[in-house]
Amino acid sequence: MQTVQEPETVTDAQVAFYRANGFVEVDNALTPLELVAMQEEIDRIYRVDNGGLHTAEHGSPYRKVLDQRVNIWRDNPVVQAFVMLPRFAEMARRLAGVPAVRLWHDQALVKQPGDSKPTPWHQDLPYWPMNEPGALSLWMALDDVDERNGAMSFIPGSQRVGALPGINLVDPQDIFAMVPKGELTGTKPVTARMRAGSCTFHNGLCFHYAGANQTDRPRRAMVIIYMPDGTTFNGRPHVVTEGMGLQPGAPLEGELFPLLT
Ligand SMILES: O=C(O)CCC(=O)C(=O)O
Repeated sequence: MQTVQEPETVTDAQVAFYRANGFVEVDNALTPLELVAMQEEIDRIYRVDNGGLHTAEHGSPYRKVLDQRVNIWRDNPVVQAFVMLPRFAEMARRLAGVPAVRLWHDQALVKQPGDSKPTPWHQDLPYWPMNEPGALSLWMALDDVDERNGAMSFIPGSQRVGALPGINLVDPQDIFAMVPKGELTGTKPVTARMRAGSCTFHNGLCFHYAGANQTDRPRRAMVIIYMPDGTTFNGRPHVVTEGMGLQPGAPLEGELFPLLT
């Protein structure tokens, strides 16, 4: 049987692609064993363990967009091992072009079947309480994904538009109407159809979208969000920093935001 070696880091071509387009795909990023371990653990968490911070009540409109659990790594050793994988952090560090990266947070993002809604076009950075840009997400497909079950799509180069207001993910505004005239003219979305165990990285300013899950099975994704070491808090309320007593300007550091490279 032919085996595919999982990549240890990103190639120079992938770095160049990410810098130009704001996203990049990395195929076969997990070994088959790592993939099965994550699939089983996410299923277990959603079925019985109930781990992570739930961002929306059962039955709320947001749950039709995403059934989301945040910071599972803090009390789950299997997810912690995944989140801390040095090869992923090194990929993120190289893509961001910084000396070191920290964990901002992880999240499991499941699009449940049945009356599923799209994840509207948005940027991530406007939701994150960070003064500096540079944070990026690794989005790991735990199922094969395409247009029928919520594959991610990206607008190449849209990270250069800069930070726009955050979109309401349940009742979305049209992000394209906010783009200054002439920018993004002629750019077309790119959809990352991937096999389970492959991932994308996207810049927190890159516009992205995922369609509704029209299948009868959950679409499971696991996300690790990295930020350049030295990123500081801008004071905006956020579920991850709530209760920490951080003052605006304080570095996002310490054991809750561990250094990963
Ligand atoms: O998984 C999705 O549907 C959307 C993911 C997303 O917006 C993100 O990872 O930033």
